[in-house]
Amino acid sequence: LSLDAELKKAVEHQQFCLLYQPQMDIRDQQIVGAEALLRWQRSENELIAPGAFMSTLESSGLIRPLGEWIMQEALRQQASWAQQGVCLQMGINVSPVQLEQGKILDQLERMVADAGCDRSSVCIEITESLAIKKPLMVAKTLSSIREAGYKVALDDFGIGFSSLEYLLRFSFDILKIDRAFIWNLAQGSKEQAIVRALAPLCQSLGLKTVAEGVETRQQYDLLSSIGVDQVQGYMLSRPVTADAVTELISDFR
Ligand code: G
Ligand code: G
Ligand code: MN
Ligand code: NA
Repeated sequence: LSLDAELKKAVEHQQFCLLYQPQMDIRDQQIVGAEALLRWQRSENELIAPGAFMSTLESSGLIRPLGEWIMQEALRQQASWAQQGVCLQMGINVSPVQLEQGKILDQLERMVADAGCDRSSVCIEITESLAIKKPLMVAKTLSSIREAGYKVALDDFGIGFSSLEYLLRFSFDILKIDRAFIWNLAQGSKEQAIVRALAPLCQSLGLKTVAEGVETRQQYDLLSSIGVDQVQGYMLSRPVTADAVTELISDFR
């Protein structure tokens, strides 16, 4: 079976799940959000991360129906946390293929109404590293999503095709600094120079900053002194099940 055909069957048989990676606000030291991360449960003991299959989902168009499921599942989870008194901003990755379609805002609006979520606590993440075929359509869609009250984040900032040009062309609320700039932050003078320059740049542009891939206390302390707003990474937690996030939060309180 080709990967294409295998994924088609996996979508039909709902062999996907979401893990969640928590995000902490540096100032209040509280868990304030979580990013939903797709996994393919290929067999009982095979949980596959999207690097291995996302481009096939996109080229086959399967990301459209699966993307709808991802949004619905993440929003239901967010509503279920809210019912337990756990209010987290939910980060949902979307593919440019979903944005080029022009239907995503209607889908979101329907799902948010069904789940009873608050628009301002839903954050749509788009990855800078992907080539966008219809930039005008994507720009229009992102603006309309923001105008409706959702947040939009630029993911994996700094390693993609257009870096700073993206900040001109599209409008965002949040910039996620790629972990390429974080893993060696404590030792690397270049990494530090870049992150130190990004923080005030983002502040001037009205963007909140999230550092990705934060693994150590030393990195965290540096990011705190630099003025980055939030962190995500193994220091806090790997991507885990929704129940594991609930437990982590109860440990924090
Ligand atoms: O899951 P992992 O931590 O390996 O994530 C790798 C990348 O895969 C993420 O940075 C993100 O860009 C992409 N990704 C993860 N989940 C989703 C998803 O639900 N939809 C889309 N479009 N991309 C995702
Ligand atoms: O959306 P994005 O492509 O940034 O997805 C995050 C990816 O990075 C996921 O594959 C996740 O498993 C991985 N990741 C998350 N936190 C860390 C971390 O602290 N260190 C490393 N090396 N990888 C991380
Ligand atoms: Mn992401
Ligand atoms: Na990322």
